[in-house]
Amino acid sequence: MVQRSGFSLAICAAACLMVGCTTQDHKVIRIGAAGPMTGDQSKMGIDLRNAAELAVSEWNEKGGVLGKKIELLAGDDQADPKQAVSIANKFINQKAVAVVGHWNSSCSIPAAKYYNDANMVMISPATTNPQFTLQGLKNVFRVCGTDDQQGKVAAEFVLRSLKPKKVAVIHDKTAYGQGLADYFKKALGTGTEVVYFGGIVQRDPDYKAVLTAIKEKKPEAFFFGGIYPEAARLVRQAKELGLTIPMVTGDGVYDPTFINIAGKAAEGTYVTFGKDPSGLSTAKTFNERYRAKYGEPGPYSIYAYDAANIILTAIKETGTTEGTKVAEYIAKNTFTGAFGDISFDKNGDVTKAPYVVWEVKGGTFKQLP
Ligand code: ABU
Repeated sequence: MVQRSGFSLAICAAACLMVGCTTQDHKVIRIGAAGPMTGDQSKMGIDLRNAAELAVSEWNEKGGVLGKKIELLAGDDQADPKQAVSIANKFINQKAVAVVGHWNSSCSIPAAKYYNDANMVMISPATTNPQFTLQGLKNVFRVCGTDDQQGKVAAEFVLRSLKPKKVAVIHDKTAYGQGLADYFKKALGTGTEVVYFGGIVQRDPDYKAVLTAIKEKKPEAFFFGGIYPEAARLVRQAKELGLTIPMVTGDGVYDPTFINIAGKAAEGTYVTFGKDPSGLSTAKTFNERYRAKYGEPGPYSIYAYDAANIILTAIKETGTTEGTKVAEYIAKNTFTGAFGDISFDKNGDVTKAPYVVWEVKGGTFKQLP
């Protein structure tokens, strides 16, 4: 027994000499948390990182996992695909065994291949472009829904409740925004005329030219595929131009920051997002613990918390950090998260599609029945 441990240590030491690990590498298990932590989408990355950190701290309070402390590494991808790949390489060099992230589809899609090739498990809490899990990468999962699902829910809502003859569709030219706009348009079918379909440039301060072109076509609603900073400018500038039609949009806009920036112009916006989980006792506990440490949880915080707990549970149950084994365990099991039971299909997508429609009313998001 003693001899075998000595032999294992010698092998480990030799392996470390080859790949360059430190003594500290043996004492901790590292998990990455990646998303935009600076820039105009920074709230999303910080919400994600805080939730992963909360999960890690709870595991560490109970002794960690596999007899080791867990260390969380934070990676700011700035919502930039190139930066996301560089964060992936950084985590790989730091010998992280798994990652919670990234947030943006445009970042998660290219980064996934690097994590998978390094035999790390990746679970995104928020990436909704279907392509993310259609790359044939066995270690890649998400705990949110997909844009084909939410595009359909948005289109069905528009047809059922707004009943427009004409709509306009705008997107932010990203994997998420453009993809969602395409799915929305497809799900609308042929009974409603799409009088405008076009992209805007993210972070451009002025969208009045596009909005003026849309106004001339007299649509009764417009759909936006994109994130809350652009959505806030669009609704404000639309109102300034006297374009008072409702905006319908997706989960990238579901954050109080949208309402804070847009002010009254946000009222009457319809947004697809998951159901309100706050009635669940597990979600209540999560919300209390999160609030005590960081303040109000963001919309995707609970998803990131569940993603981190799934990874750590799978490591504990398999007794290894080896990515293929951890991923196999995740693929085959059901996990009781703060958001309820979570299981995955053959692609690594959640088996329950979660979307409902919310409306901005009285300065807050209200879930529609
Ligand atoms: N799902 C909303 C925003 C994140 C993404 O790019 O998918």
